[in-house]
Amino acid sequence: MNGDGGFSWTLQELSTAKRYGLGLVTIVFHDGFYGNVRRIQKNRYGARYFASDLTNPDYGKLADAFGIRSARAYTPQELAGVLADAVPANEPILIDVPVGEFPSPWHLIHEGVPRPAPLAPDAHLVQRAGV
Ligand SMILES: Cc1ncc(C[n+]2csc(CCOP(=O)(O)OP(=O)(O)O)c2C)c(N)n1
Ligand SMILES: [Mg+2]
Repeated sequence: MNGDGGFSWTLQELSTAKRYGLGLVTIVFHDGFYGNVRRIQKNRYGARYFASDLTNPDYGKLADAFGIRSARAYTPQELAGVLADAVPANEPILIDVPVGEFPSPWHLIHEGVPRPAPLAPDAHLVQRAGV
């Protein structure tokens, strides 16, 4: 399971899955952005977006080029249906899931854990630069 950004860093693994006939089910949540980076740009940097939008491949054609199956699912129900077929098939499949903007997950990940106050943007840059 990956975002469209993360998937593109490792998509060559489709070749490995094909070569060894692995039952690898790959789900790409496809929002067209490095979504978490964009969220930081929106919330901390006044929506000054830079280099967080993606130009993605056509996932059906990409799967085809590797000789593996593909599917698309627009809803959780559709995804459940695709997975019900994909898992027992025991062969590689690339599943494209077009999505909109995701809410931040951090309140779930850090639930109950006290977090330091976020740095002001300038303080963040100064700290990183070591000045
Ligand atoms: C190789 C690499 N480069 C940069 C990062 C920093 N980074 C972490 S998540 C992320 C964006 C992920 O985007 P995507 O996979 O599309 O997930 P989304 O937040 O959109 O759901 C980046 C650039 C990283 N983890 N690994
Ligand atoms: Mg993304």
